[in-house]
Amino acid sequence: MGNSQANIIATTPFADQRPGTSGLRKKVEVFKQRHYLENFIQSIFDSLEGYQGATLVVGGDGRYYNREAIQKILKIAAANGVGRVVIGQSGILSTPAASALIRALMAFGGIVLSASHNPGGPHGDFGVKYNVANGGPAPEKVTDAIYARTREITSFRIVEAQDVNIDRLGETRVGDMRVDVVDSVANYKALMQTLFDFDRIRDAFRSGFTFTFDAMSAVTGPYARVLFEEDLGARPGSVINATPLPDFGGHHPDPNLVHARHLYDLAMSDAAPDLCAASDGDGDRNLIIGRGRFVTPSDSLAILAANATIAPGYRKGIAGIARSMPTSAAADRVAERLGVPLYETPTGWKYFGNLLDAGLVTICGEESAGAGSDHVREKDGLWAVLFWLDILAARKESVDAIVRQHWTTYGRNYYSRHDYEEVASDGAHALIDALRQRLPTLKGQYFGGLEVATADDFAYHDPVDGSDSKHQGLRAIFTDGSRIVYRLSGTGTAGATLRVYIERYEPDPARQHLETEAALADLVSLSRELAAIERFTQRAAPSVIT
Ligand code: VG1
Ligand code: CO
Repeated sequence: MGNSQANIIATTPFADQRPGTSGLRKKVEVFKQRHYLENFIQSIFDSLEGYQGATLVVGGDGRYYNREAIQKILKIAAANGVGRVVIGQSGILSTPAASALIRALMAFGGIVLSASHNPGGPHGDFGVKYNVANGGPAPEKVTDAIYARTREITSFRIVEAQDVNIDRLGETRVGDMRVDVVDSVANYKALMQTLFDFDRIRDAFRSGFTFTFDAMSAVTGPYARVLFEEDLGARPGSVINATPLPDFGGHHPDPNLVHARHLYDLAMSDAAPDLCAASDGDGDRNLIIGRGRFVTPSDSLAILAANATIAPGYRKGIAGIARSMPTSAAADRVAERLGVPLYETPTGWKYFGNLLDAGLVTICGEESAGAGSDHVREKDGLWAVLFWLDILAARKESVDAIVRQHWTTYGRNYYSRHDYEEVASDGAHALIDALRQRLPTLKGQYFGGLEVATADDFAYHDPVDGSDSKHQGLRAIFTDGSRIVYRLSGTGTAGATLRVYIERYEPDPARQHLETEAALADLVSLSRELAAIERFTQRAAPSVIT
């Protein structure tokens, strides 16, 4: 079935439309090629069944090309027989808000336009991700089908119609398809109010709790203004860089210690607020820094899980925790103590969907600054910030005190990620291949004082749908529990990025207050030797350390 006014346009395939860790991400110039976006969107429809007459949610992080892409998607959706598209006003929907809206509307799925933390603008990156009816990123079998279709596509369908005014709230039509432009924030805000004690957080702000949230000129600005300033009563000006800009002001909207350095410096200064926080381009990542204390994402996941019952939404306790394999094992110790299962999945939020749907886990997280729960099927930056605010309001202790107490109870997982960005792709793949070959020989070998307990190429068996995902990262685990993990990024758009994840567990409270760099020094040099990083990448040191 299609649409009476649909034109069928002949096209030829592009060879490079394989979705990565989180959708298809390319330079804007690539997306702007004639038929590039059209091919990919049509390939999504061609890989799905049952969307005719159904509702789709569409929105993005406001980056350059967001508006043009939405107009094209509307016309292609109408031509393919979609019944209704719901768009966030001005094309704005954070990734978690899109997930929440898909669920609230019981929509068929959604198309999220974002390249997340990658830079934007005419020379920056753009991205398209398809989410399924549970609100989460399409699982591998769907993205594989979409990719297969992009290799064979010969035509796409599109209607001729006027552009929709996406700035004006209300209902309109494109061809036979209904289009609703909705408030980007309202549904998400209502969901947050069911999870956290807004009165308690309001009281904290009234009593002088200080807070700075950096929206990084990306999608969360409008959400953060409404939630933190208007509703919860944080001092006006608490939310900075609150206007979404198509080029994010020329910055990487990546809330880490490199790209949000100013926030770290503020948190370490005499003028430090009680809590500094930030989120990324599409609002699914979070950064948490207390006065004088940066919280690693892996620790943050563990601390949220350990304190979950403080928040009304989790008062009854959590069913289980899931973390991506490279994420530190800090959450494992919390799961153990709570007596709930811990699942270790490949990198990327799509692997959490089945566990959440099946009720096996309540809280999930990744070392890359993502945490979330069963309230949506994406990681959720503002959710993590609200969770911290609620815990801080309830415990009336500092971030630093909460972190230290957590380490005393559970031990500390010193943790660092080293990224070798935009290295030559051939060298990066050769490095992984060479190391993979050597894995079977590593067991039992000593490197300095470290003995390799196991070394493998991580594979995941999904306990819910039985699917298998192979080659998800090479890891060497030492007898003292230390780990080094290697994998190639699946979100970059130039060359290859080698990620090296380094971790050491320290149970002794007397040795939990070293600088991370010092605590991991021997493992860091071993990480370079073991994989001969310099030989394969011509890089003696990483470009980003988080
Ligand atoms: C990175 C992170 C991963 C995250 C993904 C999408 O992937 O490591 O944990 O899920 O980005 O996050 P990769 O393949 O580059 O390591 V987001 O906020 O960019 O949607
Ligand atoms: Co993101």
